[in-house]
Amino acid sequence: MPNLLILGGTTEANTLARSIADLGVSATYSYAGRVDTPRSQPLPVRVGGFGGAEGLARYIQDHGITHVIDATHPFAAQMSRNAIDACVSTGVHLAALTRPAWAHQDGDRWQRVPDVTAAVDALAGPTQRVFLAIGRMHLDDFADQPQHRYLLRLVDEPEALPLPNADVVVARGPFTVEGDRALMERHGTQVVVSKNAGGKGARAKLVAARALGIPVVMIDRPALPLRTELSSVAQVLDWLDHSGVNLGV
Ligand code: 3Y8
Ligand code: NAP
Repeated sequence: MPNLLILGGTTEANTLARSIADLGVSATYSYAGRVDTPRSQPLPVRVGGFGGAEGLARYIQDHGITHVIDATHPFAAQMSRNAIDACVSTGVHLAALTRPAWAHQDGDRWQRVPDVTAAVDALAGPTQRVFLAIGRMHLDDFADQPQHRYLLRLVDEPEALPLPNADVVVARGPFTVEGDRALMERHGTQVVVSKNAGGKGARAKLVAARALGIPVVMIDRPALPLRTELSSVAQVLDWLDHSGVNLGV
């Protein structure tokens, strides 16, 4: 009897959850518990860490999980590494549902950097108006560049901020080009800092920056060990079908 675990938190994970629920396949959707009110799902949801790869392996065994689909964000590298280790040790099927990285296009003014630390270093220099659109978890790193006027976009209202000059916008994507362009014009943005998340949910700010001729510090996604990588829900359903799940389609 198939029993899936979807490691979620992205647009693609939500699309997959919808399809799996419609097919009536037994599955659980997992959130890390990063935000106050994560989006509801058409599947049973669990929230919070598993306790490392060992905790995930125990969860897989205790709940009779037969397949894990890692549909987490490309920057959720620790979760993805743990999923690989736990699925090897328990012998259950693992596939990642991921999305291609964004590629530089004509008109883009990107400065690619390998990680958040390099993005902080790239902001050395005189005061600028910086749209820091990378969420909450890495804000502390930018305290090394306090000279800037920051525009922060966060999912939840923050308690304290590590940056002296910051305006906060509380908003959950997916975002629109019109909305991001108006936000950047209103703020007088001179540089955007972005993760190379891929997908559609966070791309709007890049299109707006291109139209406005604003440079972008683009953080490359972390490298991950080899694993089966799929790029659509259809491919996941095909993978499930070929690994013994009767989808009845
Ligand atoms: C908790 C689950 C959907 C899925 C929505 C996608 C799209 C909108 C774009 C900007 C960039 C950012 C951030 C972002 C996007 C989608 C998708 C995506 C970027 C939710 C969600 C959870 C999170 C966690 C959150 C992080 C933060 C990152 C904000 C749900 C809404 C910046 C990544 O405050 C915090 O602690 C936020 C933490 C991890 C990165 C960071 O370092 O702070 N996502 N985002 C998941 C969990 O608990 O397991 O509530 O729906 C999901 C989504 N965020 O269709 O509704 O699929 O990528 N999320 C980035 O890409 O740069 C915003 O502002 O332009
Ligand atoms: P991370 O750094 O790779 O993970 C750190 C720890 O958080 C993991 O080891 C695990 O804890 C727990 N965790 C992460 N994702 C989980 C999930 N889906 N279910 C249960 N536990 C999870 O991950 P992150 O970057 O903090 O991302 C957290 C969540 O936000 C993920 O669902 C991700 O898809 C979503 N998200 C992240 C970003 C981003 O920019 N990072 C953007 C959009 C959405 P244990 O070791 O205790 O098991």
